Amino acid sequence: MGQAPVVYGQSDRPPRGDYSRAQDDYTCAQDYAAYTEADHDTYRRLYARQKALLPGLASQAFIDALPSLGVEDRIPRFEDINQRLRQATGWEIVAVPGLIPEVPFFSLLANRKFPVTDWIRKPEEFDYVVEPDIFHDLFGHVPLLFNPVIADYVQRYGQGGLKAERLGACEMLSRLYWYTIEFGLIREQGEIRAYGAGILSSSGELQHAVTSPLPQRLPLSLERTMRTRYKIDTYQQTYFVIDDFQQLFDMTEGDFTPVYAALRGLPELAADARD
Ligand code: HBI
Ligand code: FE
Repeated sequence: MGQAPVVYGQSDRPPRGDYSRAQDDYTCAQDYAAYTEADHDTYRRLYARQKALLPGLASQAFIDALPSLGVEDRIPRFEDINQRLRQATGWEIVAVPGLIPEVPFFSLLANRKFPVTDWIRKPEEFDYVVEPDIFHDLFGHVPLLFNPVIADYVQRYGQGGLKAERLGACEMLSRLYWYTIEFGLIREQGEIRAYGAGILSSSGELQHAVTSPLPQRLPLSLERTMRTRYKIDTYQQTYFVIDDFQQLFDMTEGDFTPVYAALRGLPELAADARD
């Protein structure tokens, strides 16, 4: 496993995680025996804090799906989650050592396999860790994979990613992922709620994204998201709001080739550019 993972906006720090454990598709076995009591305790405390914050801030679909993760007081076994997830939407989660390169990432998603980092942050990183760890990947992403519409959207993103790779358009497509699956907001009964995993797995950003007067909240537009750069180590300054999950699926119905071509002729927008 020589190739280093590439993520746009990331610094050139070496990736965290032991990639020698991974197979050619970058998946590995969940190293359950490696978790210490302190690791389980970190998960338990993160879960409890985040769960208590959800009412009024998280999408109802997310709140309803959260119990599907199973145990709350220790790190779950992926196989336990998979028994329920396969039945619900045909997705499964697979362990990875950390961030993986784009093509294997897209390939897994296109096959309805969601990569979940198997290590957990250190106690001193309780409030913030730059790279995705098991808490972000499981708590943030996996509940909505039980939702059939999101399940199909994420698969479509993987398929689109493989195509974007061939068109040299990964950066544009990854911004769509960033502003939807990672940092998306949804309007429910007139109120703003979060459905993006990067928001839902962060206690600070959950409150910032939904309630702070500072960030700009725009209606989701394919072109606007794809032009907008993002920052990986600050709260977002721009969020995009959907009206329902079906909108995500419908928006990604067509071929993006002409969209990419049109956007190449336009300047990029900064993460904090105002409309
Ligand atoms: N790898 N494990 C993992 N998790 C991600 O979310 C991830 C990744 N590799 C690439 C990546 N995300 C982004 O660049 C995608 O938007 C393409
Ligand atoms: Fe994520």
